[in-house]
Amino acid sequence: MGFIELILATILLGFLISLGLYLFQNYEHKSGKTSPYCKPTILITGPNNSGKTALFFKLLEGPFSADYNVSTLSSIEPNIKEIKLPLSNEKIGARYQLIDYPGHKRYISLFNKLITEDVTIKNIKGVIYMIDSSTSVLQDEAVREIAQQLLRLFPLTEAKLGGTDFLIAVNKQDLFDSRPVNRIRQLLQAELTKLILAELHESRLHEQDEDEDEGSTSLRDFCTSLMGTSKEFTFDMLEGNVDFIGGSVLRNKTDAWFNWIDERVVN
Ligand SMILES: Nc1nc2c(ncn2[C@@H]2O[C@H](COP(=O)(O)OP(=O)(O)O)[C@@H](O)[C@H]2O)c(=O)[nH]1
Ligand SMILES: [Mg+2]
Repeated sequence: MGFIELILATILLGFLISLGLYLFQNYEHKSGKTSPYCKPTILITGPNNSGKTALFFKLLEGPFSADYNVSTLSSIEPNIKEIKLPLSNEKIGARYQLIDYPGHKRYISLFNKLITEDVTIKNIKGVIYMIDSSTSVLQDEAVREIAQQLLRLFPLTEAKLGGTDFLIAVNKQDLFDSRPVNRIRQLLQAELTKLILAELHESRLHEQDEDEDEGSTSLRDFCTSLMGTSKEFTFDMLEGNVDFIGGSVLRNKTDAWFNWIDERVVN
């Protein structure tokens, strides 16, 4: 085969492969196959190292065994497992999906796709947002990041009738320097107020701009309709309930969280 023929053959092959992929993807799309993750879900998320994976395994395996080894748990990979709920009544045994997903910005687009397209928001029966309450960790910067993460989540989770219930699981209350639950709620409300007012201020500045990207437009719409004429954000403004409850995975202070999960299942 001559050089020219070889090039032509390569181009043709490339074209055929692209066409094949295109047809295959379209076929998948049109056949409307639902994702295997599309089922009733309890989602655990929040900053790295807050105790999400520890809670995930505690929920699946019962109380910590003495040889429980946290250092073997990956903090980067999401964990997804089936769980029978409510926890307090094995006989009912409704099948739920428990997801432990790192809240890091780096995974935001994968995370958004998982919860909006695969699981779907209507299937999310509750979000457990886990926080490390120790003062050494929960500095201004950490509070800001948590508020930013919550503000990315709320427009998605509030998009269904009645919103989505959140448990802010204030973990590591066993530590000597842990902040009180109510103080953390105040800090987050203040930080969210700042972020939302800044967003609304931006939107006034850019009112004349025509081509805004969709993401920020929907955040703006969300903030606008959430705040109305109010100058201060409170968690009560959301359709879903937001409960702040302290505890400690390590010290087995998890009963109130487990009750919260069971209430989401019964309702
Ligand atoms: N002191 C204390 N440490 C905890 C508690 N819960 C989890 N940890 C520790 O926090 C670290 C991070 O936990 P991990 O579950 O991996 O956090 P993740 O990154 O949110 O999944 C581990 O060393 C855990 O042992 C708690 O209630 N108190
Ligand atoms: Mg983890």
